[in-house]
Amino acid sequence: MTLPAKQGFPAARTRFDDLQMVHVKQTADGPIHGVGGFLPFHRYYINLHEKLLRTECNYTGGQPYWNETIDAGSFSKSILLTSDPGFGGNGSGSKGCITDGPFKDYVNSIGPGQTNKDHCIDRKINEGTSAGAKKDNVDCCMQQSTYVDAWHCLEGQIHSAGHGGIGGQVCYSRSSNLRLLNHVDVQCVLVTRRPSVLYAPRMDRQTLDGLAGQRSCCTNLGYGRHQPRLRFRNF
Ligand SMILES: [Cu+2]
Repeated sequence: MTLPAKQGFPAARTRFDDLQMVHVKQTADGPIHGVGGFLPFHRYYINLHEKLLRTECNYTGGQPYWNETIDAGSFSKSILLTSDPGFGGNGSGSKGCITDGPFKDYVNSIGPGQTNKDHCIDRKINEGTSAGAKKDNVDCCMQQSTYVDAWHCLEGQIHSAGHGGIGGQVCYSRSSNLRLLNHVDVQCVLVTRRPSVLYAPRMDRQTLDGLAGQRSCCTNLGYGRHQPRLRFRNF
């Protein structure tokens, strides 16, 4: 997060900003949320992050992720939200800025949303929303028999619970470091439990087109922020 930017994005100062801008621009110019390409795009994106860590930051470990099922309903008590070794705790004050941890003085130049102005890292934990990341819900998503149903469930429920549970820029913005961990969690669920889902968009596009508009049985989980529509883009 201290290496200088080199992609030429106007507001990007650091290499991490470069990475964030890829997501911001894809959100503006090409839909990567609420579409069938949601899972493969974010898988590619996380892979890119890992590659940068290894090739530019001398990182030799594995891609870290947050198993949110452990903390569902109590994100604020998660070790990830501690000041050490975590990412700092909840936000406070009128702007909701975080006040402890390694990023308490971090100035984010990317966002909020499609704007770019210097701002703190803010959070507004919502435990009612974070509870949506519980194991029962993950299990429900994994029981879906089609890619469309699994994707609807994962994006609308598990992914949204991570974003909305932390709140602040992890929720409304397209940039932040905790957001990455949330996405690795969603992908990790896939890799370890349903690897076939990862390849469905390429293998089964016609079937997916035919399934457009079908309702997922997981809609009773109460997610509503994303009303996924079935569209595909080549990335
Ligand atoms: Cu995204």
